[in-house]
Amino acid sequence: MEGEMPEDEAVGLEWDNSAVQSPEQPAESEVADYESPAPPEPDHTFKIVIVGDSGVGKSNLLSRFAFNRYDSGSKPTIGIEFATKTMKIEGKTIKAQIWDTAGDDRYRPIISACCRGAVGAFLVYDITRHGTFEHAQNRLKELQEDADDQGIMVMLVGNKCDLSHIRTVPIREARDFAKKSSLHFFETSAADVKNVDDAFERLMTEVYYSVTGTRPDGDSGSSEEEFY
Ligand SMILES: Nc1nc2c(ncn2[C@@H]2O[C@H](COP(=O)(O)OP(=O)(O)OP(=O)(O)O)[C@@H](O)[C@H]2O)c(=O)[nH]1
Ligand SMILES: [Mg+2]
Repeated sequence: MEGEMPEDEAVGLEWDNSAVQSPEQPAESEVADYESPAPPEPDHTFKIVIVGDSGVGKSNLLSRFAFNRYDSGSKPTIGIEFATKTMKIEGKTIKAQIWDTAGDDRYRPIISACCRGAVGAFLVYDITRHGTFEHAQNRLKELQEDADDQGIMVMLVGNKCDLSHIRTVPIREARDFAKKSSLHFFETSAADVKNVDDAFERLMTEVYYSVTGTRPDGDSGSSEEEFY
């Protein structure tokens, strides 16, 4: 399930909720004082990728979700960055390995390799730049081609909804595309913390139902009720 990553292109972000590992083994007597509780072994580990044009806000969506951080002067991602977050879904411990990719076309080959083995994706565009939405439609095909046979659950994400007054992508247009392509859809704002957790958690829950075949009766998985 985990993809291979070229070492020089991967930047490990911090763990948000794992025990801190000391490089030196503490003496026996110190263990009780210094050892953090071990994180629970996950029942499932899901690889999630975040893709989309440069500047749409992928890195800020991840840092908002994983660390509740936002950087208005963030630099373009070089290659791929990586963070994990553990959450409970239906009483199970689920670890999300979230791979934040560079929007710059130069990195397409490694991003394509990174998408292999992913079971979920955030396909992000910027609601103020229509071109990024058009490119997201092309990227969907690539994502589906790169995914393994088990398929990939895709969440279309229109980010920067705090800038709705200068939007160039109407909600209706994005929703129609999402419906036609069987995607889930949220508009988010990493800046204003709107829908970020909801969108990630919804994607993880959909992946969980899909991978485990445990969708509750009466839940069609339809995106009708999602937030815009
Ligand atoms: N107004 C607004 N700006 C945002 C939002 N999210 C990100 N930005 C800004 O958009 C710019 C680009 O954000 P990044 O998160 O670095 O974009 P990215 O998609 O990771 O870009 P690459 O790494 O180059 O692919 C930064 O100046 C962010 O502060 C948002 O929700 N609202
Ligand atoms: Mg980035």
